[in-house]
Amino acid sequence: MSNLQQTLSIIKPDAVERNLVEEIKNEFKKDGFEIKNEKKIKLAKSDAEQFYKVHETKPFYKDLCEYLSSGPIIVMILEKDNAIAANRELMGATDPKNAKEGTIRKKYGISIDKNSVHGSDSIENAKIEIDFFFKS
Ligand code: IDP
Ligand code: MG
Repeated sequence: MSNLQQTLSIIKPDAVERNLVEEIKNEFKKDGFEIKNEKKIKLAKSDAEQFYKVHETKPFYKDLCEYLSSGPIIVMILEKDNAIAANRELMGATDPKNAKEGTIRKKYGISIDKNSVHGSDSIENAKIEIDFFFKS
């Protein structure tokens, strides 16, 4: 049975800065994702703090929010069958050094903080994150 889903993807500042946007978008397209909406933006630190609120008690929260708001990012709505899990699989582990061969983070990630991409981790968070960036 098909299970069409949408998930929120972000190409993070480290990848935008290295001109990897088209290459990473091609990774999604090759894997069968349709990019339903996309925009290039630069977040204010307060936006990043809101976006990553689930991590506010973590020791890396401050650096994480500073980083996500440090330069332009690409935010995209990706659609395909089981998009949320499929995108997590294509992204690979949070730390690029633990990511499987062929995953985006393995190919392009620099470190656990500069890991090139974000992807929603659940149906609930996909909806919240899509609304965060695309609800008018
Ligand atoms: P995810 O991006 O794979 O879903 P999360 O645990 O949700 O990983 O963490 C959000 C982001 O916070 C990660 O993508 C990574 O950039 C950063 N992060 C996670 N854990 C650490 C850490 O231990 N040190 C520094 N940064 C971290
Ligand atoms: Mg996460």
